[in-house]
Amino acid sequence: MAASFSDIFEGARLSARALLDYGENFFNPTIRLGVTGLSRAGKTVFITALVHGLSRGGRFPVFESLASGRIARAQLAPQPDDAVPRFSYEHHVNTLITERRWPSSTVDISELRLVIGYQRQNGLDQTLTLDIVDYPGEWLLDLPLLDKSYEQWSAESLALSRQQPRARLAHAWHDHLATLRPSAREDEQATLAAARLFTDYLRACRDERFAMSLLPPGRFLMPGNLAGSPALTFAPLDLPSGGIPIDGSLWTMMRRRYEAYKDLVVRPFFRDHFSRLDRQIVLVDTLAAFNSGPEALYDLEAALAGILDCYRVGRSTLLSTLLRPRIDRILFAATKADHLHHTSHDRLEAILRRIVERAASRAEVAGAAIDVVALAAVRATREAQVRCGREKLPSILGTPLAGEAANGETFDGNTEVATFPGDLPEDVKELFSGNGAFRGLSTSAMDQADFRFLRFRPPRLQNEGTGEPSLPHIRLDRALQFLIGDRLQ
Ligand SMILES: Nc1nc2c(ncn2[C@@H]2O[C@H](COP(=O)(O)OP(=O)(O)OP(=O)(O)O)[C@@H](O)[C@H]2O)c(=O)[nH]1
Ligand SMILES: [Mg+2]
Repeated sequence: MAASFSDIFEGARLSARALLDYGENFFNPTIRLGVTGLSRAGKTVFITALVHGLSRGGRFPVFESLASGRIARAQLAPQPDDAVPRFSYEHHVNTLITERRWPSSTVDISELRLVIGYQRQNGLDQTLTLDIVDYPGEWLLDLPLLDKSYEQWSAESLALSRQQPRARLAHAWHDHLATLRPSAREDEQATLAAARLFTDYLRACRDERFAMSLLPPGRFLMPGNLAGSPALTFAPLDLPSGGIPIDGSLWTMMRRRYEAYKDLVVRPFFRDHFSRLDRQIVLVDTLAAFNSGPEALYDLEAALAGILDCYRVGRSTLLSTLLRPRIDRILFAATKADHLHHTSHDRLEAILRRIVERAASRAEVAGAAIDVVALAAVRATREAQVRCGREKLPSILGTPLAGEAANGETFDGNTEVATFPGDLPEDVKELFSGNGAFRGLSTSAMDQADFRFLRFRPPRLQNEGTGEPSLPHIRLDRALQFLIGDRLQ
């Protein structure tokens, strides 16, 4: 692909920014850590628990610099980027610990600066600035659009919408699409209707029952201040292959707006945020895909391949030329592992590893170390053995959220119960053996699904000695060791 003038200009701006960041980093070592994941994956809880643990000395045995006592302090510092909202850490901590509620959904990017004072291995005192950036994974899944024409995106979106279970959810949009002629005169009302029906279809795919992951353009489901603008009012068309759009046609109009979306939404995100990250954690709600069914698992894999594509090198695209120097570690984390008994934690990790490996073989990734972990940033459950006849079942104890239901019982949000969450299969291949591999909510009634994970309230913290209570977690320390451990040597 030949670089256009705007690509070259964009490249020059990025290089200037990288130079500035490099200069700053030289005098004041800094890591910009991106925390991303699709809606409800666990980003806000992860950042809150990470900052709480670092600043209050949480129990992190695998995070060597803290466990060995080399970290003297970790303190919040003023948020450095004037145009980015600050991550509401204090508010989220209060919600989690005092009110024992999960934080509300956050739809925009936010950032927090933590300064860590530590002793190096050679005995010298040093500081490391950790800038944590929370941004929606949906924005990341938009990046591949930069390399796609409207015609390519249209064809891919249509092909995907003709597969199950999406096809069932796309009827209304497909019916309307069949009435549109790409060569007809541009028509605002027809375009508005197409965009609305296409967005309804995307929303239905995201529903808990179907839990689809790959749903670009991301802002259609989280429009923010662009709601109703032309840049968000377009949809795929059924286009003749090799055809050429006529001026003033519906096709030209859709194509213009698709390009506007890239200019107004995707490029600024890439330039101002993504291209400046050094490390990245991608949080994945794998259990939500199990709840839904095999199709959701395949869709998740396609979404992760899309995400990995953002880091590819070796192809002559705008993305690859500009990305090479920066992100050098990517961690994929299956969240909410506390919904499972510890006997299944390794299995959850193995499943995510398999999804990431398959996704990586579809994308061309190089130049970044990739790892996988199953974690719970906040552990809401404890473990117990529950006697069932002669058998002892490995169970988890927790307070299900008000309204959660199991075995005909609806919980009130205050009662602690022991549940047997079910085991993940030992042989990962079983889960990937086709669309009938296991039963989920997308095709079965709730009581017939093979997996059904209850949601629990955050834990009640126990005071230990004189110190402040720390938040229990699972493997959060392993994630930290991978993400920043090497920079605290
Ligand atoms: N048990 C448990 N539940 C979690 C954990 N992390 C997240 N959750 C659940 O997942 C939900 C979403 O978590 P958030 O941290 O708000 O997710 P998010 O990715 O920031 O979501 P958006 O802001 O909507 O994009 C929470 O309301 C909890 O129900 C965890 O470590 N353990
Ligand atoms: Mg959030």
